[in-house]
Order: sequence, then C-alpha cells, then structure tokens
Amino acid sequence: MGGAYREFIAMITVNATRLLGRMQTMAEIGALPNGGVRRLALTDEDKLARELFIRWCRELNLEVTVDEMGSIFARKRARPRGDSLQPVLLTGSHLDSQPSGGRFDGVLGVLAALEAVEVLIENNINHAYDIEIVSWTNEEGARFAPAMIASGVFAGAFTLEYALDRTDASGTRLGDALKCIGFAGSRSAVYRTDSPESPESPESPSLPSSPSLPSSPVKAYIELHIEQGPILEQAGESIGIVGGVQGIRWYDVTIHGKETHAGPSPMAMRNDPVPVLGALISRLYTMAAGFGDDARITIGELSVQPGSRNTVPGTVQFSVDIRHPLADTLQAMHEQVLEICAGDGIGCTEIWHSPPVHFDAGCVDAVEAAARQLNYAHRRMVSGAGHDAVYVSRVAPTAMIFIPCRDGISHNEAEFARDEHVIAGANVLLATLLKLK
Ligand code: HGY
Ligand code: MN
Ligand code: MN
Repeated sequence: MGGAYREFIAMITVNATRLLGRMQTMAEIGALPNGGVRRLALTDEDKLARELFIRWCRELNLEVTVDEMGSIFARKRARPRGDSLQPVLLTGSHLDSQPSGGRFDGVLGVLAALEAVEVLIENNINHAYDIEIVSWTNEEGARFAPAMIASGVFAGAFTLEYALDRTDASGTRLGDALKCIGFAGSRSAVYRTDSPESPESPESPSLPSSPSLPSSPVKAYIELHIEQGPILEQAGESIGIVGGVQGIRWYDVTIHGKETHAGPSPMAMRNDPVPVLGALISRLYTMAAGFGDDARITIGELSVQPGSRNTVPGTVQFSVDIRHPLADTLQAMHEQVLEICAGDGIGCTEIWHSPPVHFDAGCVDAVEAAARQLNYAHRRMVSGAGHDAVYVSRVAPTAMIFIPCRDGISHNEAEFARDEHVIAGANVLLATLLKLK
C-alpha cells in the first residue's frame, strides 16, 4: 500500500452529523421523559430499534442475518470480494436497555460500527476480511437473567436451550418473546467456523429475507462502549483502551417467613422475614467493604410477597451482584455470600458467574495505536461493567474502546456522552478496523 494511500487512509474520519443523527433517531425509540430510554430485551420497543437498525444496514446493501438468539448480523463482504466467505472482522454491541436506561449504552457501539462501515463503502476502501456488524440480544440481563446471554451462547458459555428457556418476571420464555417480535432467526447462534448453511426461517415475516451466511472465522471483535464510570472524565481523557473486564457473580436470595395480619399478632409470635433481610443486607455490605476499594456489591431487585402494607410478608426475595477484578478475591467474596445467606428459611442460588477476562494483546495494541495516531488522550483500563466482548473474547481476539460519560453515570436516564467523545470513539473504532483489515 503506497505512502499516499496510507496517508489517505490515516486521514479518514467518520461523518459526525450522520452518526449523531442516527443516535438521536434511535434514542426516540422507547424514549423516557428525562432523556433516557426503556427498550427492554425483546419488547416492542426493542423490535422497533432492531427494525430501524436493519433498515439502515439494508440501505447500505449489507447482508443481514438473524441468529437463533435473535442477534442481528450485517456483513460487508471483503473488497475485492473473494469467491467465498473471508474471515470476518466483527464489531458491534447491543440495542436493549435497562428499565430506565441511557441512550448511549450499547447503541453507541452498534451505530458507530454502522458508521465505520459506511465510511469504508463511500471511500471504496479495500479490506481483505469481511466486516460484520452485530447487535447482540439481551446484553443487559434486566428482563432475562443472566446478562450477555446471546454472546454467551455464541461463545459456548450457555446452551441454546438454556438461553431460550430463561423467563422474565411474568414467566415469559426468552424463546417465546423472540418469536413474538419475529426475531427467532435460524443462523446458528453458536460460533462455529464450519456451520452449514442455515436458511432464515421463512415464517418470521420481519426477518430479513436475505440468504443466511454460515458463521466464518472471526479475525477480531472490537466493541466501542461508554465507560459507565468516572475515570476518563476525571482524568480529562477521551479514549479508554480496555484490556479486560472484571468478574461478576449474580445470586437470587429468598427469605421465607409466614404471612399474618399486621395487627393482632405480638411481635414475638411472628415469623417476619424483614428483620432477617435487614441483617443479611448489613452483613453483605460489610463483607464487600472488607475486600477493599475494588470490590462491588449491588442489591438491585427486592420484592416482598404478598406486598400488602397490613400483612406481615410471607417471603422476601432479592438479587445480589458482586464484582471484583481478581478471580481469587471474587471467589472469596462468593464463599462469604453463601455463608451469610445460609440458615433456616433462607435460600440462596448463584445464577451467573462471569469470571474476569483479559483481552487479546494484539487487539488492545491496535486500539491504542489508533488512539495515538488520532492524537486522542487515552489510557489503558479494565471495565467495571460486563459487555458482550467478555464472551466473544473466549472464541476470538477481542478488545474494547471506551469514551467518557458525564459524572460516570449510566443505567440512568441522565447518562450522557459529549458529541466530541462519541465522534472520537467512532474514529478510533474506524482506525482500529483499518489497522486490522
Ligand atoms: O451488568 C453489566 O455490567 C452489564 O451492563 N450488563
Ligand atoms: Mn452496555
Ligand atoms: Mn448496560
């Protein structure tokens, strides 16, 4: 590749107006009154977001397929086009959100990938590998636990059957919700480089009718995401070179009591689970604090049955999310959760374990070289949040790119990233793909 062409390539940047415009259009789907979004996985809002993304992909003549977990893939063939499928450069993130989520979480990675591909098309840039954009189903785990379940199936961490059988709070199966929104695709959801052709299921009208593509070797996976924490903003840096993700473990805890009237029964005669809840929560938070500044604990779901103010509860249920960058420490925390949440009338089930991961050094270096080439202030860091890149890194060289978000706030309607950082992240993604192509 001649010097002049190399310079031309190095100068290419994304179309800021187009990317920011698409981010805004996508944010209108499931928009909430305070600037956030509610697009829980496989709801009608998620369906609308999926269909909008597919429309944009097909306007670029990308080959769109949907897999058995409903993840959407949009492929740009290598240029010059080989006569068979080339190894693929995979890039993307997710479109589903938290119940009152932000409009950047996940969407940034999907739409920046779309923008990068459009820049390659309009500049007729050659690339030896096919480039495929992916929007993973149910990254958040807010409706169907665990999180990152579709990329988990892709990487063999979960069986397809297990994933399709997950149910939400109302008892709806993930597999049935997929069918209900017309995204039960039939491209293999499990990453295999030799998967046979699997025609899209004709009965799902909203599925793209293009021929399905067997998966092909993934040369690399690069995901752009907001940091969802305060580090980059506090340091005044624009780009995070993400070398890994901390470990996560999730539990469901149930405390059994006995329903009775709130009035007549003397306190000593009650079997009230709420005082037990108070003691457990205090011990769990004290435990986490004992593991230092890198330890995390969150109780995000809490429910009381039957949920009447003048009935002593029969049961109390709550979720526990613990995190730590070090596997051994996370294991020690895990053992203490089980010890604390043991006892008569207390049930504790671990429902998810995502060990800490370290990304591929070559991919991480490529991201750093791209940030340096574009003169963005940057730093290497570990992600506190889980991402689909965690599971994809089990089967393909992987790295992530972060941009700052205001006050480190995310999973909150106030989530916000500055235009200049959105564009910086997309430019680093484009430059990284150009280095890997
Ligand atoms: O839980 C997480 O860290 C991610 O947002 N699913
Ligand atoms: Mn996310
Ligand atoms: Mn999230």
